Amino acid sequence: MAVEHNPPFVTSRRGLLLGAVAAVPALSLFGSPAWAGDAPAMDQGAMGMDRADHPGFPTGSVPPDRAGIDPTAILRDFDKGQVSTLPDGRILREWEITALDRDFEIAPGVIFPGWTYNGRIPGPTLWAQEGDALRIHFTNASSHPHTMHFHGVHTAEMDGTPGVGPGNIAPGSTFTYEFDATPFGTHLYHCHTSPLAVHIAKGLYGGFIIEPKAGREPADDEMVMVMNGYNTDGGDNNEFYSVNGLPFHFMDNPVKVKKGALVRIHLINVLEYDPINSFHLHANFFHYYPTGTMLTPSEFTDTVSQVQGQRGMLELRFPYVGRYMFHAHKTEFAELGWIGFFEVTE
Ligand SMILES: [Cu+2]
Repeated sequence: MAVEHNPPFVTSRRGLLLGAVAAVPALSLFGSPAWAGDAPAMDQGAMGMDRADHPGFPTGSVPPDRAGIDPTAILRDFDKGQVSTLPDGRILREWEITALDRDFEIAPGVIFPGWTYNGRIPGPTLWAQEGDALRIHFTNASSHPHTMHFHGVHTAEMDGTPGVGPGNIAPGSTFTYEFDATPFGTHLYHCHTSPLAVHIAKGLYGGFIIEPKAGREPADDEMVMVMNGYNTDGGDNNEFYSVNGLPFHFMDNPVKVKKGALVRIHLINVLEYDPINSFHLHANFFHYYPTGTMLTPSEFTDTVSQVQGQRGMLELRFPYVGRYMFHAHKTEFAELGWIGFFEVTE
């Protein structure tokens, strides 16, 4: 993918919002009426997108094959690793994870030079069952030192902390992180190399799901949603926000679910530079399991907030067919990409 410079007008998101009316002509590249208020529809034929389905709603996502990110595929992509059985009868799961530098077109014409696990933002969602033995074979094929820091219970050497055990893994080096899957819950992993904010914000994070040994009620549909942001101008805030890596994707490609089905969502916040993120669902409520570490929910609500690294599990059923919006209830984030629809059918 060709590397291009970001459009010069992407300088300050708050400036963009405050100066929305003045900025409308320049913003036509994005095709997003979110910043334009009641401004007339903008031509976006060159972007190959059709906004006719969403009058009054922001949209303008890059098609996944062009962006290099497919949030819909990431939703239900649980990587259970290479499975074998140890002499003591336990399950061993192994993964090959490689740090790679890769460019993504996160918004029309906006190229984000990402740092990735396995070429993805977010990285692969690793799935295990409580008590499994895990080996993560990490290779650093990028241009900077990195680590893999897992949230869970394990020894100091396996924690992916700079200065402890293997510490930073230099470009061209490998290391195998080895620990057991505990405790069960909705977790995450991310790089812990300094400057930490940069290493996370560049894209080095992913979901880490540990299923309880006793199991849960079988879900009809299970998915992961990683909330992130993109700092595209080198400043100290984000210009774009998303779920599963691509702003506005779920406006143009709603999450398809079945009426009455038990839907389980692992929600993970990795957002850098902003102190808090949130998830709000329209016209419905869900049971919330903070960190996914208990078998009973603690809350029945339609909105949850999470700081960075916080995560939880949502369970819900949609009683009616139709299109139901979900978005950050920090609405500024919603209008910069963290917004989408569920499409419920019979
Ligand atoms: Cu890193």
